[in-house]
Amino acid sequence: MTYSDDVPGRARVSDTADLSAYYERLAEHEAGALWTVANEIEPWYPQPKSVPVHWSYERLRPLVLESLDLVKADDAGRRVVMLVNPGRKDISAAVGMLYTGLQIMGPGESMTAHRHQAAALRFVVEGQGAWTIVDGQKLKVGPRDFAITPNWAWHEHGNEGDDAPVIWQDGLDIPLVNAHDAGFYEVHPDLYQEQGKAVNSSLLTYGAGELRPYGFEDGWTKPYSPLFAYPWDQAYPALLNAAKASDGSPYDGIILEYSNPLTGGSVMPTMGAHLQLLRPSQATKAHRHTGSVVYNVAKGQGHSIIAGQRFDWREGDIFCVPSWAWHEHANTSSTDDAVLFSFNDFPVMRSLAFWREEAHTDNDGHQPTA
Ligand code: 1HN
Repeated sequence: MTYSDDVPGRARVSDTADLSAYYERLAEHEAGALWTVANEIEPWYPQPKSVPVHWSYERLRPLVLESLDLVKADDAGRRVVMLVNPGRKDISAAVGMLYTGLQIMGPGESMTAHRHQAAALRFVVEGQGAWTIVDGQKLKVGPRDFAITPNWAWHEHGNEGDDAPVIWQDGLDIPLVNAHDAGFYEVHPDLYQEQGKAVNSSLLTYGAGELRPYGFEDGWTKPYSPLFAYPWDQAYPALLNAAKASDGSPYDGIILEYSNPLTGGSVMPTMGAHLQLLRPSQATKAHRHTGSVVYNVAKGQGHSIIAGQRFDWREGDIFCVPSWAWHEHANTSSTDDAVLFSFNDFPVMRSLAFWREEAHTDNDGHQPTA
């Protein structure tokens, strides 16, 4: 496949004085000539503005901690250090149409309730005592637990620990919502929600895997998972079990999707999330697909090669893979497993029929690196 634009079927009009004058006259009417931009707006294959980025937790953590004393949570709304892709500063995205940040809550702190059109998810990085109330349900979450705040759900959260801060990673689809001019936001009229009687009620009701509520009066009709929290204590053993029985994916190792227990589909309509295990010394093969991914290293150490560039990672680090970038992962420990949490926009890609995936076939399935 050649990607030259100097071929029949691509725009290849040379500039002339007459044409330049014509373009100027078109511009006066809020109009333009398609052939001047056609090749740019219809690339042969995706041309993300986002680039692969690795954010070191060791380097970011002191800066995140510093914000505790610099701003009051109440004034900031949420005290978050956001991670911004150098190619997407214009829309505060981490990669593609996904936003991410590290949120810190001091011991005893709590934030007021609000809701927005953007959907949110959390992956706890450190600290005991985090809680969140999502649509009146209180959830308690600890390190490596995953939780969702679906769009337009009231949410507030805090840290009821008494000695150490909680740091969790937020993932939101804000850039996606804004790209569609669909953003709404409301502060809770009472600033705080009434909370339901049982803590972790979604987990108690919907957290039993294949055993589902049957004939309950309050049947679930919302377009997102009725399960709001996915504890590490269930997810990690599930990975270890799958690893006993299967080789998993050649590109991702043993990978499981956090799913809506009622549909088997993604947790929310716009964002999905995975947890994957790389066995000691495992190196996966490279593939690429449409859709963007943000990773958090839940456990272990290794590296990923993304668009030919190697990024070494260890626990707490965050990195991203832009759409259509080749990527492969390796666990560099010969004794311990490595586990990656990730979230993505695959549900959007799939529901809009944008999904494509391709294996790297040359070089024994690996990218050449510089
Ligand atoms: C938000 O509501 C939270 O609720 C965190 O913790 C980060 C970033 C942008 C917009 C809303 C939260 C956010 C956010």
